[in-house]
Amino acid sequence: MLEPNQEEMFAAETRVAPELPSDFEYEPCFLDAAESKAIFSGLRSTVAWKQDHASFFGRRVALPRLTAWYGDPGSSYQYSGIVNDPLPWTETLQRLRIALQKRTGARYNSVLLNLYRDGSDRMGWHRDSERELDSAPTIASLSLGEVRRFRLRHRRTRESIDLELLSGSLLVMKGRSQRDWEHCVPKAKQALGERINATFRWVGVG
Ligand SMILES: O=C(O)CCC(=O)C(=O)O
Repeated sequence: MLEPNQEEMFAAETRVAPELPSDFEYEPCFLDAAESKAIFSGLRSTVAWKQDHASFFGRRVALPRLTAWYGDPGSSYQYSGIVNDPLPWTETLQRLRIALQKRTGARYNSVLLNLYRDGSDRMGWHRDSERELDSAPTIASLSLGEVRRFRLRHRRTRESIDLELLSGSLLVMKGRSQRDWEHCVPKAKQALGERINATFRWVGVG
């Protein structure tokens, strides 16, 4: 599962991969191209995608992406006023969870899936700092499908870093990453295809 061929690794290394702050790790070829494609198609067609809404200044607004939440029983997660109760792990998500636990040395009891349908789907600036998460969580973020820009911004200095998240790539955020940095996936100007992002997390079980 985790051994991309040399050619793919070379192609990925030559894409923009800036130096990241110490609590971020980026692995461009966690999955090889064939595997990324197969997992993308499987998740696209089997995940129970839903359209969530958030309240902004009293208005109910559709999130600019589709989402799904899978995990162990009790691993519920709340953000933007939306309560996510977990669906049971699918075989593919369970296999990914095991591979990511092995790779990162952390444990995950749930995964948030985001489907960006085109370039106008996006995620605004935020930190993964909800109360269900540890104060220094390790989050394993797997990208599949269309390449999208991921932006980091330091909360104090406002330093910003852009990263292109390739299909099959893994971004690990740990330690002080959520305390010190915000992140977002901005709207793209050009027409883009679909992308799935899966962030594996450990949330407190209530
Ligand atoms: O789509 C991404 O790469 C980021 C997802 C994200 O920020 C989140 O799930 O909190």
